[in-house]
Amino acid sequence: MPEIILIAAVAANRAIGKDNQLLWSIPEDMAHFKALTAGHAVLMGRKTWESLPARFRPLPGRRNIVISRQADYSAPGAELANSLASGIALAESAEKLFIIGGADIYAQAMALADRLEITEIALNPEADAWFPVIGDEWRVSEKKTPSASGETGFAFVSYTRD
Ligand code: FOL
Repeated sequence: MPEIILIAAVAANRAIGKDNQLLWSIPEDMAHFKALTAGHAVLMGRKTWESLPARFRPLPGRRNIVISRQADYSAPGAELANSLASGIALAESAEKLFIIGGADIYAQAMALADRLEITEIALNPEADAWFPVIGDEWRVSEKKTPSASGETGFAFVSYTRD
């Protein structure tokens, strides 16, 4: 089984998105997302797939797996699965599987994750999609605050559990 890693950018109020879009544009965070996921499998819900910019769909250099209950859903360049469990099963031979959202998928996948890679964003925006509460079984294993954290303060925080 692959190592299962949830990756997300999460505001102080746990907001992750609104109207099927991210709430900020932080190039350093996108570069971080790209560097961590490069060469690995990424799994996402159908709405996150549809939210990707057309030129980055499928996310290049990664195996893209999309979850949809629609039997006739089409996601060119991605592999389809009809549940989180079958999506994870598709990635059986992968070394690392990054779960990249959105809210519904994070909520289901939290219980299965080995690691969380969270970019904490120092904002409290209006939102309609939220990251789940990170329970106290999770420990911060690493925290990096890039010096070029810029106008929007952010930090890269890794969580693990036993
Ligand atoms: N995790 C983190 N840390 N930040 C995010 O913004 C994020 N976003 C998603 C999932 N996990 C995340 C879902 N949304 C792209 C766009 C939206 C998106 C995920 C990825 C995207 O276009 N990625 C391109 C890079 C684009 C660029 O360089 O500007 C890629 O190749 O990864």
